[in-house]
Amino acid sequence: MRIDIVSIFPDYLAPLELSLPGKARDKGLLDIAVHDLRRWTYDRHRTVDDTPYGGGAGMVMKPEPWGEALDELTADSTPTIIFTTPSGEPFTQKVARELSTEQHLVFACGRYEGIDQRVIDHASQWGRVRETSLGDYVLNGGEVAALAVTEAVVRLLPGFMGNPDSLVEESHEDGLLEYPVYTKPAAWRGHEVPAVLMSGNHGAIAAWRHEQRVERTARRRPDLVHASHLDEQSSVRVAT
Ligand code: 6GU
Repeated sequence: MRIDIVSIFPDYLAPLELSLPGKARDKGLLDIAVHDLRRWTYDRHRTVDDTPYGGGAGMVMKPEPWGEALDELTADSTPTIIFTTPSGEPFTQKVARELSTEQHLVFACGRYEGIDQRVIDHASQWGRVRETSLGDYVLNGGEVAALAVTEAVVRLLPGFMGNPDSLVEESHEDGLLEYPVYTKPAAWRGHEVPAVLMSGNHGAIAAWRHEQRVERTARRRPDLVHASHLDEQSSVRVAT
């Protein structure tokens, strides 16, 4: 996979070029490049923003630098272009799985009040377009979102994880949160490890873990609970 990230704060993303990809890069799975949007400005002040037509607070990112950046980064491929914006579709594990099958991702990190809408409207000329949000809160810019999406996607690349089994069981892969985990010692500051985990009864352990997953999900994320998760063995009642 190739990933290009365009930002006015490339230093924010610099660690990506080292640590996380270090592993994926060494394995030949990934090539990441971070680009400063100002490389595609030509005025003395390297201007990337201007005041909004129609008035209002804040500044809008000018279309011209984005146009040149995306012309260059799509010159020899047709990538998926991800505009990070709090107005986007929520980023989920399902989206991460979809993105992990792509050959080339280009992240356009928005700042200020956003990017001139004509860039997004034009972007289907360069590739598939997604507008993606990390969640229902506002960050100063899309850089943290690009970092989060990249990390979620790269760990799904075939061959990246040492033990791919650990991907199957984790939170959000099957719509339930993960069960609680324990390690030695068996008692710590008066807190005991649940006895079932030391029983050696694999059936009982699996049933307990499933019940814990359903109960946790019902309490913390009732929006994720489906009837299919509630079989007889785990008919969980959640106190209200
Ligand atoms: Cl992608 N960008 C910004 N600025 N804020 C956000 C976000 C993105 N996702 C959640 N909040």
